[in-house]
Amino acid sequence: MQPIKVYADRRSQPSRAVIIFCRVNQIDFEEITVDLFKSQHLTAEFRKINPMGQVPAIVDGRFKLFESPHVVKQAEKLLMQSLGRIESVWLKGDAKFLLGSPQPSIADLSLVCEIMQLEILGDDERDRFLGAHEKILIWMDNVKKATSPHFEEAHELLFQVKASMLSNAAAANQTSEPSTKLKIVSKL
Ligand SMILES: N[C@@H](CCC(=O)N[C@@H](CS)C(=O)NCC(=O)O)C(=O)O
Repeated sequence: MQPIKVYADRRSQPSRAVIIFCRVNQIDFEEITVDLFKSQHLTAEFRKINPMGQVPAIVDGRFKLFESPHVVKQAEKLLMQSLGRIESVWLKGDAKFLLGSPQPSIADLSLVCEIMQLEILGDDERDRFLGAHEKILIWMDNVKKATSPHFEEAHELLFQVKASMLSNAAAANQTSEPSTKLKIVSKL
């Protein structure tokens, strides 16, 4: 049997959720990168797979699926609404995973990949959002451990993007530094 094809860009949170899901469940799949930064999702060729022009998309023989599970959207909405609500409702009590499940579900993967997107903002901003949510941090660590090493592997590109954004920001700060110094000197 031919492996399913997963069209994905690892910068995309639902793409990463689908990749981790396939790996954890030992689903044989071929990953085909659709580079969003190169607008490969907008090509006529890719639109034959997903007319919406979005990743992730899955092709299994003649069957095409281009909406990640409904739970992904549900998780996206939850994240937007409130991290506090996740803690009090979804991680009630001593739950190791969402809804008290003894093992991670698609909901855990979807939501953890959404929250991991905060990494892009840099450590300070990420901590500003997550620092007060110890329960969420412990839960994220549980999902990471349960899906290791696939979790780390699927997030490698995200951390590369983060590093490159931080170094760009540092370079921009350095460029603006002389003008700051000039202002201080002129005040003296
Ligand atoms: N509802 C879709 C959303 C997919 C989605 O928004 N993908 C984004 C990347 S995270 C995308 O391909 N954006 C490109 C675009 O919309 O032009 C799903 O869950 O699969």
